[in-house]
Amino acid sequence: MAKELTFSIIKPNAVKKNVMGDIIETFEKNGLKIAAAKLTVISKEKCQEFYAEHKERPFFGELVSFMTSGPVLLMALSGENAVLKNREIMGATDPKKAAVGTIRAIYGDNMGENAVHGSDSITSATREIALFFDKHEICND
Ligand code: 3AN
Repeated sequence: MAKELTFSIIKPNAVKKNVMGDIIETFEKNGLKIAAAKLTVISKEKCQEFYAEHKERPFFGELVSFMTSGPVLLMALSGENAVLKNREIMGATDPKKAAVGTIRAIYGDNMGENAVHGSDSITSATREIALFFDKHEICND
């Protein structure tokens, strides 16, 4: 299986809970490696661009306002089958439906404040990483 990159965000509610370390440890224990990382507050404009595919959804405004409400940790993660592996580690979008032991089951509060984002495909990962990182910032050895 080929090594690939995925894009991850530790969302504002998880940063506030001071559990970035626990979440990163979960990634690392599952074979994902941090290839780039940035702790930052995303601008409203950038966030709207990031979630453009959801702009007609009723929760779009709420989602953008939550995601820009405080610091987030943006990461590119590398590893074998990284996109799918990250989705498994995160668990279902709704923390109430996420499998026991997954990041969203442990740290998620609700559908929006579900602790982490992870790309849903290699195409999305490429787009999302390019939105937040320059090529030279990716340490993918
Ligand atoms: P995932 O992040 O698991 O791929 P999507 O693509 O269905 O889930 O949702 C995109 C984003 O929209 C997620 N970050 C999620 O937190 C948020 N979201 C999805 N459904 C709702 C909802 N009903 N209310 C608030 N936010 C939602």
